[in-house]
Amino acid sequence: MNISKEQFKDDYQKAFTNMYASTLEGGSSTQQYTALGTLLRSYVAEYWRDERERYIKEGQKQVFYFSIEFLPGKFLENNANNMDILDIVEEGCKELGLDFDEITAAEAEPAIGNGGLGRLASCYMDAGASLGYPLHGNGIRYRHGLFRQKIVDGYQAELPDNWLRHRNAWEVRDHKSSVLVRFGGNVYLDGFHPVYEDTDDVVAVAYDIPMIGYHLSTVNTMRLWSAEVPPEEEEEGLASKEKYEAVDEITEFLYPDDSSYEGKLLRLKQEYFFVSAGIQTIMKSFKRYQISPKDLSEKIAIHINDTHPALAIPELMRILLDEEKLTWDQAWEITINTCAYTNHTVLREAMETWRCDMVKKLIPRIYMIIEEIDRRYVEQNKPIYGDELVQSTRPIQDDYLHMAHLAIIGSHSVNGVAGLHSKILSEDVLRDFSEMTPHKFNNKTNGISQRRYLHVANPELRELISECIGEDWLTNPASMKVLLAYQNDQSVLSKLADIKHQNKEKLAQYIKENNGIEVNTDAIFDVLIKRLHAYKRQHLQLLHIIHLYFYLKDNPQADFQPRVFIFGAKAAPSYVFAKDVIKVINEVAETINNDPDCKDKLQVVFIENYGAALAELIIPAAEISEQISLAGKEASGTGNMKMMLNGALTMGTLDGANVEINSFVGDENMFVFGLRKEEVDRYNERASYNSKDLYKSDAKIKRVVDSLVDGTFPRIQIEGQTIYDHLITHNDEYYALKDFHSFVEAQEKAAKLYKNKDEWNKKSLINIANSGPFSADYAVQRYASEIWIAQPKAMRTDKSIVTSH
Ligand code: CR1
Repeated sequence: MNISKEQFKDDYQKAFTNMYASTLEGGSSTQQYTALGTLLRSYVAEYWRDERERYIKEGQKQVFYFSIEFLPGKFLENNANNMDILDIVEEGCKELGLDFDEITAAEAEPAIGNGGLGRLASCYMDAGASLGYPLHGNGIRYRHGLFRQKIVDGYQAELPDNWLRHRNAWEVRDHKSSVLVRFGGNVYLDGFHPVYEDTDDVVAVAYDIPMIGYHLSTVNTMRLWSAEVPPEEEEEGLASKEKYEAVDEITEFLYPDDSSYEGKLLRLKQEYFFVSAGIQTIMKSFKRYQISPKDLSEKIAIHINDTHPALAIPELMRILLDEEKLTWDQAWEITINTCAYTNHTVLREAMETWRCDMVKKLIPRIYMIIEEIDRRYVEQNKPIYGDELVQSTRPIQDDYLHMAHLAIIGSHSVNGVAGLHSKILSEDVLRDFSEMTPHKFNNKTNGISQRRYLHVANPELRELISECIGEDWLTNPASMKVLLAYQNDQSVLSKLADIKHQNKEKLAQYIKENNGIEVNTDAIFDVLIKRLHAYKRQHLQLLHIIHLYFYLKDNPQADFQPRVFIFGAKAAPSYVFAKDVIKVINEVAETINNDPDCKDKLQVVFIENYGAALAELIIPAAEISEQISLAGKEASGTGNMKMMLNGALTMGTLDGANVEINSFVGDENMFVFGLRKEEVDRYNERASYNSKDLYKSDAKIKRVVDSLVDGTFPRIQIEGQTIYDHLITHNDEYYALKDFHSFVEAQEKAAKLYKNKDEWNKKSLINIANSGPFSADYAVQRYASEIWIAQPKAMRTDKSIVTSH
């Protein structure tokens, strides 16, 4: 957008005074941030409104992305960048005597997601808006996001994340879009008409956040729902204290503890709550514009991101049957044509199931519909596919509702998120479904936002790339490939190295301030950042570090390539193994960082409270990107793409999207190690892996594993034992010991290569140049053209909006 710096400064001062009745300079950085965010939102407000109206007027097909998680990261810089005013804002703040870094630091990160799933959803929101697709988010406005992690004595402590304390400058509360969501009570059919008795009603209130596309292509909406007591109940004094508490609870926390029945019930309530609110709203708006429900699938697409929103299927059926009075067959056809489902994990324990009695009690009408879906499914498919296939795929089995089954049966498309993952789905985890309906199954490899992870997070690198190849790559990331022409250009390579070094310095500064550790910025920055999970094998890296420690203790004079191991990870609060790994990492770090033999050679840093915001600091500084899951377990990974984009070399198994990275850069530009998926399968099938035998027969492995329990590292008696038991007593489920030597070898190769700076930098550049295909822009285009059948708007050419300011 076009705005002069002077105008911006003027607007900002006025906006601040309007909000706080005081002067900008005297405000706290939180106030300065809030006023700035509010101002930028006001700049796009009219355009946002116009775009919403235009979508409806032009009858363009709308896509609604239903997700229980979004991880938008901080908004300010990304939005300013997409509005093309980041420079103006930054300079303007400076001229006003403000510290822009402090202002951005004051923005609370909306941690309303957990990991890759939520971050992917947000990358797609960004890409959708940037490309001019009408792609909108539908989720939950959790008042508390994922817990804030504090490390206390090496342990993870979980603190509440009150991200809304200072309100969210980007959101708009739209109470007129509120809808009623019904829970509980009795429902019976009077003919075809459901009669509800004694329901427990909740109002879903919409909070809208603008999703601002690059160069302001369009502004879409991420709608987050908040639960409130119905105003009528409030006014008539009917709501009890318990009712208020129960309603509050629905949108209080992301992933409430679901180990108890009540916890599970609350989770299910959340799922139905945001799904019902979203579907009702979509249907309402179409009624307003007199679009026939029969045309629904031509006008909208509903995307079910993982199984949590799968109740969208029976909810849509409910409205089509009960309110639109369509026949079952009509309604079912429309539902299937409208909905599509993405699976994000092959871990069986992550496949959601709900006890039927719970579903029935909580959402009786929906349960009736699910029973009917199930009954008809069996009736219609048994004669065609036989009993066995039908029994294994039906949604209701043994009194449990299988959400993935419901999602697949009620959708026209089912996709995995990387080539290998999609193959595993159709050949293994969901094989029965893909035998019956092969046409539904497809792959959509994940993508990431190069705008957030390069333009904003690493502006120096963005400049360098543009200096070399011009600006086309900003909107056409595949053309980054042109950079390959510079792989032997010493001046470009040395600039690239300088940029990496500066980013390492920045991270080192953060580590110094937060961990009190001075890291050697000439060392390799070896980064492992992701949720903590046994399959992701943070413990394998831990074993590697212990191995290096022993090497240094045995050979203090050896010529050792210095390395800083950086971890960032949250563990689910009830996941004992994961929490114990964190404790052991911290205690091993403590020993190593204080051992003079390791000084400036081997350092270990656990960065507390890793999340979307910290990722933007860590990723540009990464030199080795650790992607070390057991092959076949990581659906895709997206951190792998982000670090590649920033010039890190991948240390990886052939798992998830690492396989695709490998096919782009080749073995010579990454470090591949470990068992292949087929090998893992073979060991599993034959049950022929015995970790204890391996441990007993391999002195190196034994020494490293024993150190977890023999006092080498103090203060880990219990936690070291947990890992030991996992590896030895419970047969090392994720083959860490089996992959140990191959991993160590690959790491040695990396250390050796790092000594040859030119070669390293060249490989780094090759990685950057090949990262274009992982842009979320392409991923969204593939979803749009192959699943949603949605078109982007015709792009304006003037690329400016006029504001009334
Ligand atoms: C997967 O584990 C993938 C993201 C996004 C995660 C990860 O490999 O990159 O989804 N799955 O597709 C997940 O969070 C609940 O499941």
